[in-house]
Amino acid sequence: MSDFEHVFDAPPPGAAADWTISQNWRAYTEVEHDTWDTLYERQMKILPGRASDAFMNGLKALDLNTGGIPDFAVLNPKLKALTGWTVECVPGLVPDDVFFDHLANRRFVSGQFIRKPDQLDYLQEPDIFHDVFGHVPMLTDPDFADYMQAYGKGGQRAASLGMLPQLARLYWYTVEFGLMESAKGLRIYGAGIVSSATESVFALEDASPNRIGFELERVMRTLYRIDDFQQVYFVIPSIEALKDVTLKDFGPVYDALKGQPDIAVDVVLPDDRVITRGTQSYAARGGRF
Ligand code: HBI
Ligand code: FE
Repeated sequence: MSDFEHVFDAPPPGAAADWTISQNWRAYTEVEHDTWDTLYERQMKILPGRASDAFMNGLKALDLNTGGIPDFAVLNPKLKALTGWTVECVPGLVPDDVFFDHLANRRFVSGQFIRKPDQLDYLQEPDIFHDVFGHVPMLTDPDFADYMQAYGKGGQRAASLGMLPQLARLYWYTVEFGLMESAKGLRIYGAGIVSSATESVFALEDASPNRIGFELERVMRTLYRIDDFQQVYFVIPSIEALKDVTLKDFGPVYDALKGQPDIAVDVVLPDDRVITRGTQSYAARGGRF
């Protein structure tokens, strides 16, 4: 049993074979709805001018600010009409193969629980705010919707080729912590950043992390930390460019990666396209935020 509260070895009682559970929206308490509103309002003071247009447009299109935790019965028809995606509730982290199968079928899995009022600033497990506020608005962008489905299909294949760690890094440095270039400067599209009040500022404005142009093999070799701000952010030129990368066959990429060493989080390589070079290493920064 992991130290996470919401990790199970098999679908827990009440979950379907694909690990989905009912959202049971009526069971959310006033405190839980208020937590959503508090987090939403806090992010909306920070994200204009920092989050990508795709994210902000998605947030508007899905109208996640009707007061309290969104009811998937109301959200899903809107999302499905836009890009064919739906959000399904799961009890927590699901096994990779289950996760990939849902993505490959345009189903995004979201935690059902929301963090406690005393956990507003950080939690290790994805709760419904991280998943629905952080991830779902980007699924209204057709190119990102295609990317996420391609990722799911790629995941099923990577598992059979023993390349899951490399694929998980791709997810981490794009879907969770990705930045993109725009006419107005760097913008956030990664859910792990956009759902965090502190990292939304750190990722764009702090001098300590490296910001490096996205390159598939480079990203797939780069380690990541799950318990602190990132020490490197990878920057894509556009969502379309990211989608195009994953529409090609990863087989030759995996062959090229064989035998290549992993890259530490705070390293800059000679042929990196450096957008901003960090001012200090992770250790010098004294570790956790
Ligand atoms: N399960 N519910 C849930 N949410 C995730 O984001 C998730 C997961 N299982 C595995 C996983 N992410 C990552 O390992 C992916 O890189 C596969
Ligand atoms: Fe996530």
